[in-house]
Amino acid sequence: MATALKNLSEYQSEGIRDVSARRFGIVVAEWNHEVTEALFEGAIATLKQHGVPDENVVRKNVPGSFELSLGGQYLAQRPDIDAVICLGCVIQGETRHFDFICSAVAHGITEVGLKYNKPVIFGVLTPDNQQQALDRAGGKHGNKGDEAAITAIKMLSF
Ligand code: DLZ
Repeated sequence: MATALKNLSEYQSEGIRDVSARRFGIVVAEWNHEVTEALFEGAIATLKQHGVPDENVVRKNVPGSFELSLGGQYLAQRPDIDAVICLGCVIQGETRHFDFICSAVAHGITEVGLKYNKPVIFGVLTPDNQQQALDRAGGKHGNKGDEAAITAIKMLSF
């Protein structure tokens, strides 16, 4: 008998443990701040929906997405922080900056998570233009910050 496919919200709520006493670090890149602030708002709203109080969240800014790995490491190494969410937006430009930054931050964030054995979440948009970014930062395609927070919560429920 065919099994009905679950929708995304069913997957999102499945197997989630109580994270209200867990502590989260959020690193926000200042480049494209209109977008990254919206990502932050999405992430914090989702943490609150899951019972995480403000005092259990530490926010730090870094200049650009390239710095997210090191900023994430500063937070991941703290024993009082259980998971780190890295938020950035790298917009495709005419230079090769895009490829270098995206590749560096993806590898860097992966390494930090493995080094500290903690969830370090890649909440970085890589759109072609600002409209695509805004569409994914609280616009018609949802909010990647929300997804990043759910991902952190799910990894803490592992
Ligand atoms: C330099 C640069 C460029 C061109 N574009 C972006 C971007 O779209 N998004 C972003 O987060 N950061 C950008 N940066 C800045 C780099 O991430 C970094 O801060 C600088 O190269 C200094 O290391």
